[in-house]
Amino acid sequence: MPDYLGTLTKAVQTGDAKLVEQTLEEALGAGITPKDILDKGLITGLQAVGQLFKDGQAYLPEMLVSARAMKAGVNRLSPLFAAKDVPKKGTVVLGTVSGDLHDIGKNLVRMMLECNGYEVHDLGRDVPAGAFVSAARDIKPDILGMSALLSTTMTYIPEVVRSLQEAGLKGKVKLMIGGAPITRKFADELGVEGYADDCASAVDEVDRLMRLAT
Ligand code: B1M
Repeated sequence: MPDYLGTLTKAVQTGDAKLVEQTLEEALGAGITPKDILDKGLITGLQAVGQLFKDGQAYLPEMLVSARAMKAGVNRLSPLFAAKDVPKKGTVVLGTVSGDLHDIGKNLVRMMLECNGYEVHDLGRDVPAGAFVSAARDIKPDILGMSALLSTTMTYIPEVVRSLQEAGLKGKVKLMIGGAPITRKFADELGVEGYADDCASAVDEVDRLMRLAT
């Protein structure tokens, strides 16, 4: 069998959205699961370009075209993960915090939660504390999730927590955080109940928080 996953990794890395779309169809036709395509093909490609960026061998434009190629793949995969007749388990508000434009991981968390029966209100990226507070007050979600990908923007999470506290909402909604620089220790220190390091464990963590809520 051709190395479809390797080709997908390379295609994301080089930002070739057309090749992503074409290879993805072939991989699905060959019986490779959407989960393997996502984890071992697409995400691996994005991690590779991230490493090159870190090593000074790739620049912002390369990361941008890779992100676009990744999104083309995720758009094609989303319906395949879609939930059928799953009873509604709860409501989640999600957003990437202020100053941070990374949303691929947050979108994957959203997709996995929706597939597993959660209604998700996505506030998007670069979300200020006030918007999280308004959403918590108006939507009254079971869980409010914050994503941060930069070591400079993870420091904004305490500000959101403080704003929720000042609005009298801390404790009324369970909080959850995630993103590459985030750790369970950071969550514990902030008094944030939930943490997950990838989109699959995000579903387990939300399930766990829902059990705590009842
Ligand atoms: Co940027 N970037 N980026 N970037 N970027 C990183 C994050 C970086 C690690 C690259 C590197 O140096 N190796 C680095 C951060 C270093 C740091 O702070 N420690 C970095 C940098 C420096 C920057 C800029 C500052 C570069 C510059 O301008 N000089 C700039 C910042 C812009 C800004 O935000 N203000 C920037 C810009 C960009 C692009 C816009 C070009 C693009 C983002 C496009 C987009 O998202 N729409 C981009 C990209 C693509 C990356 C990398 C290559 C890939 C990120 C990604 O999507 N990963 C990244 C390098 C890397 O990660 N290896 C990098 C795949 C995704 C599936 O993983 O997002 O971790 P992730 O999500 C996972 C988990 O973290 C978890 O589940 C997800 C799915 O499994 N998760 C949650 C995420 N959110 C969660 C929430 C939860 C639970 C789990 O609960 C609520």
